[in-house]
Amino acid sequence: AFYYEEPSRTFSEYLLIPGYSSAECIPAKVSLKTPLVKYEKGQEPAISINIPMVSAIMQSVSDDRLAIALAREGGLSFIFGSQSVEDQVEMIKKVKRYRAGFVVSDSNISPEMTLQDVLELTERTGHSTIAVTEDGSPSGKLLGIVTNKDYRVSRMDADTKVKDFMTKLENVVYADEDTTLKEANDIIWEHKINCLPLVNKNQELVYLVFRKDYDTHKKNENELIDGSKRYMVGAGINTRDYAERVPALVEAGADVLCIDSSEGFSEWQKLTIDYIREMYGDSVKVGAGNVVDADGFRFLAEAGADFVKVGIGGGAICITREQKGIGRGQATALIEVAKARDEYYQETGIYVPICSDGGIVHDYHVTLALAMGADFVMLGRYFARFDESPTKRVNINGSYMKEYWGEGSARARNWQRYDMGGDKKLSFEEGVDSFVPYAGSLKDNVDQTLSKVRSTMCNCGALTIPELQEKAKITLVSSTSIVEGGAHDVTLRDKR
Ligand code: MZP
Repeated sequence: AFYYEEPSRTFSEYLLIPGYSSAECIPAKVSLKTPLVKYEKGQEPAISINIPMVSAIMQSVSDDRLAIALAREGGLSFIFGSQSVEDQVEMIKKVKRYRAGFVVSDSNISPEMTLQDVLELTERTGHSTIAVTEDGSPSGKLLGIVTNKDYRVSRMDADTKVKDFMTKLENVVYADEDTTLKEANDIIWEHKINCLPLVNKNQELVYLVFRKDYDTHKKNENELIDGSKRYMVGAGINTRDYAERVPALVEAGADVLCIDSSEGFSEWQKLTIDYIREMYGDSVKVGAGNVVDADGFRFLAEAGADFVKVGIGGGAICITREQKGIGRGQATALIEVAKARDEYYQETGIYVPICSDGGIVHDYHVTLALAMGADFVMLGRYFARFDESPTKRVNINGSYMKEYWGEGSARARNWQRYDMGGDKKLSFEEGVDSFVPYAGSLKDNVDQTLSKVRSTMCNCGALTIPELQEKAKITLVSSTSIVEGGAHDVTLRDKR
């Protein structure tokens, strides 16, 4: 056997040492833009993301609703693949129907529906507002909008027909394509509504403009409403049914795929990438993984992966290390793979981004992962805590929690992720079914996490992720100094 000389370590065993920060180095100037897929020296990557965070390929994390919320913040979700091809395709399509800043009204209702139907629809789709058109189709003549807030305020009988309800709605206002975002926002505020339907000259509904989305456009108040973009979304695939799943996902508009496997240093991954290259050349982007050492990285890079995911056994819900005795401390794995990525770049001129997947517990772990060489991080537990994640919020002993279960748990039954070429079944569990503390909206949390990342980057004198990777000074900490890192030798007034 080969023995490593050093133990493998994880994020909490390290800290960053501040470097010189000039007066120019302020959080507002930090760019978190990062490549998602490989590129040749001197070229731009085909896909970049504006924040270095992607959401885990998991049933309890990445559905269409979370994908839209994260894409809005500049990140990207990988819609889970442990569902039927049809259901996954539907989720991808839902994300692609949305436009940055505007929501294509795909869930219109007709006047014949009841308020109960509307409420169910708002809950199912996550839309707080629904447009009512004459015939119920998105392109139909717009009659008005119903928000679930209005519904609750009105406390009307659930069987009330929408057409009767509509007559009671005041302030039904519309914007058209010549309306600027500033004007749209003024109308929204003036009428105290959540959203403004945008109609064309025939009073047909084109988009709904949301107040929250307007905020992301603050920089250019004079921009006209047509300047819209579609959100990006990724999709998980496996090494079994790719010949059926990949074409369907590509057709649905998935921007990038990722082979989802607990252990990716395998011929199965190469065969999957070979299939994609044969069918689509380089036009379909696909990440691979997970690996935890330089050999694994090189194998997948040479197989043609567009990015490589790093991490085995560090996920919050993961019991792979206990069950199978494989894995590696996340920091050590990442540091070794980042070195291999840089060597590969030197040798070939091809930069293959790496993603640190799993085990992010504190916000500063994101900064550490980036400093250690990750181009972006994948998070499961973190996103599962938010309103937008697909799971139920429950009250346990007076505290709100959200459900969070692993893909290797009996509940997810994602045997393909753990497949070693045997029977089509999950022979033993590698993940648990759990709860995580509910934490509110994705936007509020991501804003706060990233403000910490930006601030620490400035402490290290870095305005970009590559600059952080070059300048970061990282130290191991002793177990005694880890104690010193939290509040200590005081009695806290409030429990945190
Ligand atoms: P975390 O952010 O919750 O710590 O980790 C999320 C990651 O754990 C996922 O992206 C995936 O790589 C991994 N995962 C998902 N399910 C399991 C499991 O059931 C698992 N063991 O390890």
